Amino acid sequence: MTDISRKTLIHLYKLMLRIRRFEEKIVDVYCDQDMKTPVHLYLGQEAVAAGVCANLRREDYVFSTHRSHGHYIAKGGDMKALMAELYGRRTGCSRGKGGSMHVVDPEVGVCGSTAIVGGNIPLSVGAALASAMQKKRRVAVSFFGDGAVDEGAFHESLNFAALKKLPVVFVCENNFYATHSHQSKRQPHDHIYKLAKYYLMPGVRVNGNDVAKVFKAAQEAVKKARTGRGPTLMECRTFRWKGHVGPDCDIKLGCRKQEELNKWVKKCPVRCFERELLKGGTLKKAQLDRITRGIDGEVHDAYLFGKKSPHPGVNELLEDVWKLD
Ligand SMILES: Cc1ncc(C[n+]2csc(CCOP(=O)(O)OP(=O)(O)O)c2C)c(N)n1
Ligand SMILES: [Mg+2]
Repeated sequence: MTDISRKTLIHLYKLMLRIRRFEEKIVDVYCDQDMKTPVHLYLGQEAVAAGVCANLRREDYVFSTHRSHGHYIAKGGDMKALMAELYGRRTGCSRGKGGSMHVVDPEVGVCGSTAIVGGNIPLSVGAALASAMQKKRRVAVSFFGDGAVDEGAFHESLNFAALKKLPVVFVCENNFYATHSHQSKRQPHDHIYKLAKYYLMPGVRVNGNDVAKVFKAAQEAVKKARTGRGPTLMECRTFRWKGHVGPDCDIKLGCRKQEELNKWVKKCPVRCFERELLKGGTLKKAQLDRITRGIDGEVHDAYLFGKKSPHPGVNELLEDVWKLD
């Protein structure tokens, strides 16, 4: 932590807190039944999106998944447009037609999210190939879960990116579950990061609940990519606090064990980092409280904006979509 500037430490904290408070707002309002989109919440995994995206420039590319909110917010996506999208409103980032799993903000390099598990990984490789061919020095990042490692697209993407030394960082968020199946029921090993070695690229395992560690590992990977030294695979080990989809937890359904969740909640990425910031004198309690109030205001404004925006009209149904004539 000591070699990260105070400004960056505060930036990392704010990114995580923005995600946390945004997701908590969704939990609060979801049962009102006005938000119709399924939501795959990012609570518990905030340090990964924040630690990686804090290394990216506005013009760099991020490709996300069904669990998209954290990546969108950390890359600088407009929070109001995200909330409006979740409410299916015309002012949403996908004009209310995409929902939580299809968010996009090209102005800040959020190139989109897709619900096809593993589907965003080759897209990030394509963007990296374009960047290399056009000599733009832009870096592409794909975030994906441990479940996506079971897909052929993951392996094909690593192979091609390594072969062409493309400027891409593959960020696997290993939260140990794909819907309800544990990693041990799907993979014969527990070392996703080591798969990188078969494609002759660096593979690193990171504590995905420690934002400073994620930041440092991503810094190295992004630097490598930007300077033409090829891709990196990061395995960030973390945990989602809610069920696979929706605002509730899945413990009572028997999907996961309470003790397992408790263990990870103790390692809350936001609270642990807060403690470090206070202990190291980076911020005082009053400053933390002020930051939280500011972010709560932002989230509330986004909520009001989403709620008050109009739905797209029936006449707009076939706009912005491909249709067969
Ligand atoms: C190709 C494909 N297969 C199956 C699904 C159904 N599905 C949606 S999310 C998911 C689990 C994904 O798990 P993981 O990649 O670990 O991400 P996490 O939900 O843990 O963030 C599955 C199997 C899908 N959307 N796409
Ligand atoms: Mg998973």
